[in-house]
This record gives sequence, C-alpha cells and structure tokens, in this order.
Amino acid sequence: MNDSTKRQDKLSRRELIGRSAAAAVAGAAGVTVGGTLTPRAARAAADSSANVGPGDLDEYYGFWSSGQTGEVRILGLPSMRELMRIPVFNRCSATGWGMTNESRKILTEGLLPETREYLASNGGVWMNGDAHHPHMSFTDGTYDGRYLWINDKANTRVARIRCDVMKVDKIIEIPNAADIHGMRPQKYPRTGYVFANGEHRVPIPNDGRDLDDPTKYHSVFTAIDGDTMKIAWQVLVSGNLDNCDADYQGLYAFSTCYNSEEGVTLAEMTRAEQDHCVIFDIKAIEGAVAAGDFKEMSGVPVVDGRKGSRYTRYVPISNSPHGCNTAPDGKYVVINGKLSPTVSVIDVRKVPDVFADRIEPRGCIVAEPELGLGPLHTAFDGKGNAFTTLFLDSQVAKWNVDAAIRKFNGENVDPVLEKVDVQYQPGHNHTSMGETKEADGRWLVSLNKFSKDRFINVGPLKPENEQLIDITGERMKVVHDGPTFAEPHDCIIVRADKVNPSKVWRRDDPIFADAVAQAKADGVTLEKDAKVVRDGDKVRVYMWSLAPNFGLTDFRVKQGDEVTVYVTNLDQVDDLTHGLTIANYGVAMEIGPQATASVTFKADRPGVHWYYCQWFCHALHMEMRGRMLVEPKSA
Ligand code: CUK
Ligand code: CUA
Repeated sequence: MNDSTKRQDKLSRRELIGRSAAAAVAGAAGVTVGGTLTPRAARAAADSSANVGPGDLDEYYGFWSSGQTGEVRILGLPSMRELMRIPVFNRCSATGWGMTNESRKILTEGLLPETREYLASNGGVWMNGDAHHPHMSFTDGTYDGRYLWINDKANTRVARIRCDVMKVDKIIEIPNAADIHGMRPQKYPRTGYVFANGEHRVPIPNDGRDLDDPTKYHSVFTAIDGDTMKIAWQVLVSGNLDNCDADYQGLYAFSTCYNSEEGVTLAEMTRAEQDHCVIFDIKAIEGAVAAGDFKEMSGVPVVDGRKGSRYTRYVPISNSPHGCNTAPDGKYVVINGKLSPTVSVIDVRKVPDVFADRIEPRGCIVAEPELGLGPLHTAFDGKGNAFTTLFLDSQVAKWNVDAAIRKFNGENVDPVLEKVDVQYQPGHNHTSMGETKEADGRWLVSLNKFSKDRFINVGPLKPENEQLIDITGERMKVVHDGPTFAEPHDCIIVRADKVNPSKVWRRDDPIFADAVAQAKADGVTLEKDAKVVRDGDKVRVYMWSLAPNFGLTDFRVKQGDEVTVYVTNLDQVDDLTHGLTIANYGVAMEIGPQATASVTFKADRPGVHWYYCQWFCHALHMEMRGRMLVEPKSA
C-alpha cells in the first residue's frame, strides 16, 4: 500500500494551489459577488484540480482502447490531453502501420494458417479491429511497465505493445475461439498468463460443419503465455464468456458468462433467470494439461471445463452479468448485473470451499447490493469503496463494500454513499491504479457512450464523452469533459513512474532485425551506406536520413521491379523523426531516431516520382526529398 500521509500531504498541496489559482482568477476578473464566487468562477475553481498548465507534466499515463478504430491511445492525466496513438488493429497513414514490412510481419506472423490463406487474396492484412480492453503487465499485484495487451473482438486477436517504444511487437490470432472479448493479465506472481475470453459460440473446428446445430457450438477461455505470446492452454466452457479478471493470489480467474441457455437469438439468450460467473482453477487446469486430461485442437491443449467439470465452477448470477472486477484488497471480485440492478460480490477466500464442494457455488457470494439500473463495470479507490457505472441511469454509484456485506448479513445499512450524473450512459470506468494493489483513490474516469448536446454539433456522428471525476473528497466531482472519437471502450490509469519509455531506438531492436540481416547479406552497412542493390527483378534501395537529407538524392528502377526501400534514421536527437512518402505510390512511413523502417511495393508506374520526408524535422524539411526514376518497360 502507499504511504497515505505522504499522499494526503501532496493532495492538500495541490488543492491549495488549485484554490489560490482560482482565487487569483476570481480576484483579477472581479468575479466575486459579496464574497462568493460567481457560477463561472466556481466552475473554474472546481476544474482547477484537473488543471495541468502549459509545459507542466501529467502525473499519470492513461492507456485507452479505441473500440472500432482499432488503436490504443496514450493520454496524460489529469489533463486528459491525448499524447500519442499506437496503431494496432488498424492502418495508420502517419506511421505506415499496416504498410511497412516490419508492421506487416507483426500483423501476419501470428495468424492462423487458414487466415493467412484467406488474406492472401484480401490485402494480406486485416484493416480493422475492435479494441476493447487495454491492460498492463503485472508483477506482484501491480503494474511493472513492461507490456500492454489489447484484445481485438472483431478478428479474434490479442496484441502486445512494448512499453519501452510504445509499439506493437506481437499479434496473435486465438485458435478454437471466436471474437476475443474480456481480457486480463495475471496479477500475481506476475504476468504470466494473459486470460482471454472467446465470446461467441462456434463449432470447433469452425470449418462449415454443424452450421445448423447450435448444440455443437462452444466458447473457449484462453491462457496466453504473456512472455512468448504462445497459447498455454484453453478451457471449453458452457455459455458465452464476457468479461474476466484475475485474483491477487495467482490461483483463480473469473469470467462473466451469459447465455447459459446456449441460444442463438436475443429471445433465446435472455430466457433464463440466471447466468453465471465461471471460476477457473488455474493450478488444477495446469495439472490437467500436465496429466494429459485434454484434447489437442489446432495444436493447443483444450481442457473440458463445461458445467460439471472439476476445473471450473459456475456461480449462479442474475441474467446476463457483464463487468468483472477484482478489488485492490485482493479479497473480492465484483460481478456487475447489467440486466439486474445489483452487483454480486464474490469473496475470493471462499472459492477453495466451492471447489472442494464444501459450499454451494452461490456460497462464495457475500453481498449483492442494489445500485441502480444497468450496472456495467466497477472501479475501486483502495479505501474500501467501489464505483459502479449505471448505464441506464447515466450515473456512477459510489458504494462501500463492507457496508454491502453487512447489509447482506441483515444489518440495516445503506451501502450506497453517493451517485453522480455523467453525460451520458457510461460503459467502463476506471480509477487511478485501480486494478492494482496500489489503487490510490484520486481519479475516476467514466467512459460515456453518448455526448448528445454536450458539445457543439459535428453532424449526425457524435464523439463519445469521457469525464474525469475527482474522488479524493467526500463528494465525487466531475471536473472535465473529454470528447473522443470512436469508441474508447476501456482504459487504465497508470502512475507515471511505472512507465519508462525510451527516447530513441536502439540499433539492435528486434523490430527491424530483418532489415539489418538483409543489409548484412547485401554487404550494406545501414548506418553508413546509401546504395541500390539489384537482385533479378527485386531491387533493394538502402538509404539513411539525417535532417534535412536522405542518403540518396535519386534512385532508378525498372517498371515492374519489386522495390524495397530501407531508411535508417541516423539522427540521435530526441523527437527527431523522419518519414518517407513516395508520391502516387501509396507509400508512407515513420522512421524514428535511430530506427530502420522498410516498405516494399511494385514499381509499376513509370515516370518521375518524388519521395519526401513526411514528418516535420528541420527548417529545410520541405527540401528533404529525392526522385524515384522508374524507367518504362519499353525503354
Ligand atoms: S465491454 Cu463494452 S461497456 Cu467490451 Cu468491456 Cu463493458
Ligand atoms: Cu526529415 Cu522532415
């Protein structure tokens, strides 16, 4: 836990600064009326706690998913300034993600063979994704700043981002599964496993058999080895998996599970009164894999964890539960009701008794407070309080976990402490460090699906609205509106000292190791040489960049050649990125300081094609260019 005295001290200091700044504004503008602040000044005072002045640094990194945009965004908190975008499951014109050889390798090498075959005639890479759940690697219950993982619900993938360079280094497609949704790293002892929920039920293998027989459809829970990005094992389950979380003991994982009816239409899926939280016994599953109690499918050990299995337990929960959130004290997991106005609190310490059949599965539920309509996700302040989004009520409810347990045991207490309106219809929410044992109770972000009248109108398609809420005081205070493009689905808020990215690339970075190896084979020193190597109708163009020059002022190829251009950025200065754009060839990429990047294309358009630097780098940036001369076939 944190040193709370220190935190208090820091807090009161920032509050003081906030107050005096507001007072200064009020004084200067003469906006006090009889000693009290006018509404505008009061609003400024409220906002000041989130104010980060020009040139001042934020205290937290926010890692945001972007839903159907397919990327990850880095925000600074509490300013909510967007700092960077990391392309993942999308194409990016600025960085060349999806176009460079380095990114295309990452986008394809982890796909299943049948997918690669399908994509061979469909562009080679998927151009879309649906990124929901970004989560960082853990060591001993808190973030360790190594990696960030993100799921792709659209194309059944999980990607890993290296936090030293803030780029994706691995993407894998999950076999035997359809549409990866809930995804969480193991918190203890370390990550370790990344748990990934296959949401939709499909036949395994999904090759055209059993199309019309939904009783043969399955969904699958996957444990990915976070270090190697290989599948460790999978578990077949009953129903549809939704969200998941891990415990702080390294023993269990929890998934919300709807459609216990195993239907295929909305009416069928919501018929039963109850669905489940599935609990996975990690040690028992590892034991099953070691003992051979599995079926191998697509090269992966698949353990049968359907109802009645020794490896899982199905805790009955009201119809269609959604979010699944482990509390920072390590004792409780909150299952969010969605269609039920309640959340169910599971006591992790009772789970061994459930597996030993000493108590009924329901016996691990120790509270079920009624919070309001549409509870979707819960976050924690590390002080025993929980914050649950109420989708239908457009509110966040703050409630006390202990009070909820006492009420469940018959005491006459109201666990709900306060509700705050958010604009509008929240999905996920997240507190600063809230999914770690270092939850610090300072900030809450509510990720709202609708902004409606909140901003000037931008046409029929509106931004989302993510609101920053100060949770340090007695009352929750909405201090900032954050409009964003589609559809930041979830986020995490990480103390800045947990993350320590590089300033420039290392020349031995594995992301461009292939380029280094090819250059070596061609007798080229990337850091020094600029030359053209012809190899039949394959042409490799090697050049460096050093502001404001490219190593080659021109190069000549023949129409029909397969051309690969390698650019190595020799600049060593922090923030000195170059780009390479080749006009009318649809080629563009980023080359960071000390990085190498490459792109391959067919030189099928004869003529003079200027290439130029597309990242502003120098007073002579506009002049940083050269000519690709493509000789026509006839010549
Ligand atoms: S799910 Cu969408 S609001 Cu994908 Cu995390 Cu709950
Ligand atoms: Cu180099 Cu712009």
